[in-house]
Amino acid sequence: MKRENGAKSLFGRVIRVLLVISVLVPVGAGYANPIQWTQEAGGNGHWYDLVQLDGRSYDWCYLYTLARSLTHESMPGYLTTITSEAEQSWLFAQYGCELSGYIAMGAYQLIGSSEPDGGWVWTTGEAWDHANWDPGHSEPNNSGYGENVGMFSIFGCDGEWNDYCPYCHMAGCVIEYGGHNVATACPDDLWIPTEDSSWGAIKKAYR
Ligand SMILES: [Ca+2]
Ligand SMILES: [Ca+2]
Repeated sequence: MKRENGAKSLFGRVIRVLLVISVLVPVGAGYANPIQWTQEAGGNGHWYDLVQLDGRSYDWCYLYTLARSLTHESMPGYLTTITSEAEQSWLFAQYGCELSGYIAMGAYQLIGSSEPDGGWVWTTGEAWDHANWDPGHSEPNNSGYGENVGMFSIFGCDGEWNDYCPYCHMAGCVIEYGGHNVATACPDDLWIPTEDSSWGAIKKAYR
């Protein structure tokens, strides 16, 4: 009897895990195979995966949580952190123009920072000493009601960066595996613009 209960309990846990995965991973999601930036090639040994989802329906916290829920070679994922020119160049060499399709990265702005370029951090806690904002479009520009998360610029094909609103929807992200184990929940010091009467309309307009 005990064994039967144990089996039922295990079965229940498996079902719950499958349900969580089914909620987190949308049907039709496109996952490439992770690519390693090898140490032989001057890299950090981490793996990267450009994840393109079905449509532009996923805000930054959703993508943060999705990345954290996935693993590669037993390493938990996180939204990519680009901490050197070499890493930027390598990523662009792998994915090129596909980065320009509303793709998130692991950059965000702390609550109450000076706008538009103060208080930017990586979700991993790595030092913020390299950035590749899109100068041709005056990024970061904290457009609209506030743009406090990082994604690749949608203007042109050069892998440059844009600050974007946390609640606006994107089409995917680059997930990185290796070296870091970020918190499972979206950071609570992420600066989400204050909701006001126009917030709903603005959110809708951005979709
Ligand atoms: Ca901002
Ligand atoms: Ca911007």
